Amino acid sequence: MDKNQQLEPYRKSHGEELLTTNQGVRVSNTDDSLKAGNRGPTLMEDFHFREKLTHFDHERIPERVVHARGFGVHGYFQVYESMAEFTKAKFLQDPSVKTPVFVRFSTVVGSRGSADTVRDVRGFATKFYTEEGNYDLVGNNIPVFFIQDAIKFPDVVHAIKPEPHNEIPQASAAHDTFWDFVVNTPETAHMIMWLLSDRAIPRSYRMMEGFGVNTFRFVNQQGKARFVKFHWKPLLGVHSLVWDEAQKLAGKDPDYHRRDLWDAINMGSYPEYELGVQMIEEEEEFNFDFDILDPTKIWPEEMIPVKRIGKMTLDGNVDNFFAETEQVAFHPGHVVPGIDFSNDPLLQGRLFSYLDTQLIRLGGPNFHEIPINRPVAPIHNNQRDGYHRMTIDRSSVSYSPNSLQGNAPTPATEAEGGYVHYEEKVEGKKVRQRSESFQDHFSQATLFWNSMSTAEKQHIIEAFHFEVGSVMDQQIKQWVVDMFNNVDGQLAVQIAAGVGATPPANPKSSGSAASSPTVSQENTIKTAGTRKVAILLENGYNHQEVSQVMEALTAAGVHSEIISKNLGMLTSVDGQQLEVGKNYVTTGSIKYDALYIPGGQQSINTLVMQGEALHFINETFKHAKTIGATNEGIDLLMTSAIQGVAMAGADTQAQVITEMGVVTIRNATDMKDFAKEFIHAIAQHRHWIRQNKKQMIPA
Ligand code: HDD
Repeated sequence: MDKNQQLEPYRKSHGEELLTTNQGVRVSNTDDSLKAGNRGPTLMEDFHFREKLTHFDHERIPERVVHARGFGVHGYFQVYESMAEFTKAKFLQDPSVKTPVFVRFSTVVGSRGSADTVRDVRGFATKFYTEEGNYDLVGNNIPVFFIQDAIKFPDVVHAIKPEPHNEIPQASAAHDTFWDFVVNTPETAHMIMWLLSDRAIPRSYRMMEGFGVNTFRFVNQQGKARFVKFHWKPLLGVHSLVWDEAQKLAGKDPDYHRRDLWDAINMGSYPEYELGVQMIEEEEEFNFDFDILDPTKIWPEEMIPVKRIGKMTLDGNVDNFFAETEQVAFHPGHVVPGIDFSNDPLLQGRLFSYLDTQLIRLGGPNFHEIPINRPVAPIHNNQRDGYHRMTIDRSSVSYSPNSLQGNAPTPATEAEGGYVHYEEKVEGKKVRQRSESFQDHFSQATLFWNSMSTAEKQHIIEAFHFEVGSVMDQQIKQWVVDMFNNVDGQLAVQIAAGVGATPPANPKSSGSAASSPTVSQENTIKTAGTRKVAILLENGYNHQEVSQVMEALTAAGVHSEIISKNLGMLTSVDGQQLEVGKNYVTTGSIKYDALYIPGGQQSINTLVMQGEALHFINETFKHAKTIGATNEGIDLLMTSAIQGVAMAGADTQAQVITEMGVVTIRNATDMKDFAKEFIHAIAQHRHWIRQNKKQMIPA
C-alpha cells in the first residue's frame, strides 16, 4: 500500500459539523462553564468543561531530548539502477519503484520553540517506507561526530545544553560548560572545526548535505558484505548564511528554515537530494591511516568516491505538525535486509537509545501504530497490549511456538525475506577500552582546515571569537588555544588574539597540508534557481525596466518580491501598477539572496530619503550578496556606504559592469544583458571578495 493512501483514513477535515464531546455528545455551549448562579462557582458535573480542560492539560508530550526543534516533509525516493551487486535491499533494486519517505530536519541543541538559524548541527533523518519494512537513515549535515563512544553522549549533550542552574544560553554552544567539555575531550576537535564553519548556519534545508555518519554494511544476495557510508547531496548545492545574518534572522524570523521549506514545496520547487554511498571492501578495512569504524573521521571523497545511487524528491507538506512531525519516531536500528551494522561504538550505543527514547516520548511500546510510523509492509507478531494499543487482535494465540494456529505467524527464511544478521566473526576480552587506532584526534581536523578557502577560514576564526569569546573562564579559553594549536598553529594564534588568551609558544605547522577539496563549499553546485530577490521600489518607478528584469528572473526560476515603505499599489511613471509584497517593517535584507534597484527618477528621489532603503543596501553588501541597479537605481547606490563600489557603473554607456558582485548598467532600455549578468552573480551565492571591505559598512 502507498503511504499516502495508508494515511488517508486518519486524515480528518473540519467543516460545518456540530460541536461534540469526545464521547460524541452534542455540546450546546462551549464559552461558559456550568455554574451555581451566574456569578457562582463552577460545578464538578460540567463534564464538557472537565473533558476540554483535561485534554488541553495533556496536549504536550516531552520534546526530544536532542533535536527537539524540527520540521518534517513527505517525498519519495527512486534508485537510478539496481544495486543488487552490493545490497539486496529491495527498495534499491528497481528504478521504477517510488519508495515513500518522510524526512525530518532539525537543530540539535535548542528547545522546540528555539530559532532555526542558530549555529548548530542539523539533523537530517529519513524514514523510507519500503515494501520490506521501514528503513531509517538518521543522519546529520556534518559527517563526523563529537565523540567516539555512545557512553559519552549524555556528557556531550549535558555540556552543550543550557547550563543547569539558570538554563542559559538557549540553543548555543557559546558557553563555559561546552568548551570545558571540549578541552577535556580532544576527540571533539574535528567536529568542532565543522561546527564553527559555515556548515552550521545553512542557508536552507534545501541546500544542505546529509551524512549517515556511522559506518554501516551493505550485504548482497550472496551474503557478501561491504562497509558503507551514506550521503545526501542536494541538487541546489551546499550554501550557508553569514553569522550576522543568522543572528538577525533568529530574531526577525525564527521560523526561517521551516518557512523556506514549506514555501518551496507549496510553490512546487521540490527539493531534491541524491543518495550517495562510499563503499570499502571488507578486506580493505585496515588499509587506511584512520579507523573506518571511528565516527570522528570522514572517508575523504577523493580517496573513496561517492557513488550516487538514487534521488529523493520532497514534494509534500504535512497536514498536521503534531501528528506527523512531532510523533515521527526514527531509529538507526530500523533496517531492512541488505543493510547491516558495523562495530562503530557510537552506532552500537545509538541502537539502544532511540527505541528507549520513544517509550518515554510517545508513551509506550505501541508507537509503531501511530499513522506516521506505520510501515506500509504488513505487521504480524505476537506482541500485544500496552498503552494506546489500536489493533484489535482476534486470536487466542499470542505466543510461539504454537499448534493452535499452526505456529503462525511463522519466522521467515532468508529466501522469504527474513532478516538475517551478518555473520561477523567476533572475538575478544571484555574490556572498557578504546582501540589504539582511535587515538589520532587532530589529523583530520587539520585536513578540514587545510581544505577551506580564505573566506571559509576567516569565518571559522570569527566563529571561534564568538564562541570562545563568550566563555567566562580564562583558563578554558587558554586551553582552547592550546588544543587547537594541534590543528593549526596560525589558527591558534588567531583564536588567541580574538579571545584575550596567550598565543601558543610553538605554533604548529600544518604539516603535509593535505586537503579534501570536496569539503569546501566553494566547490559546490552554483545555481540561481529558487533564490529570492528583493526589489526596492516607490511611485514613479520605470515599469518597463522592472518588468523586463522580473520576467528574466522568473524564467531562471528566481523569485522576486517588491519592497516599499508602505503596503499597497505603486504607480510607475507611465501609469502602470505593481503590488508591494512587503514593507520594511515586515521584512529585511536578511530574508533575501539578492537586491535589485530599478530606475525611475521619482522612485529613486523618494528612496534616497529613506534610511531603511540605505540600510537595506548596506546590509546586503555586508552579507556579500549580489546587488543589481539599473539607470537611476545606481544613484541610490551612490548615496549608500558602497558608493565607492557603485562608482564603476556610474558613467557607463549601456554596458553591464560587475564590481564585487554589484551589477549595474546605465543608459540602457534593454535589460537582457543586465539580467543575464545579475542572475549569474546571484548563482555565485556570495561575493567573498568583499570580505575585507565590510568594515566600511555600518551595522
Ligand atoms: Fe541521535 C535524535 C542524529 C548520535 C540519541 N539523532 C536524533 C535525530 C537525529 C540524530 C537526526 C532526530 C531524529 C528526529 O528527527 O526525530 N544522532 C544523530 C547522529 C548521530 C547521533 C547523526 C551520530 C552519528 N544520538 C546519537 C547518540 C545517541 C543519540 C550517540 C545516544 C547514544 N538521538 C538520540 C536520541 C534521539 C536522537 C536521544 C532524541 C529523539 C529521538 O532520538 O528520537 O535517542
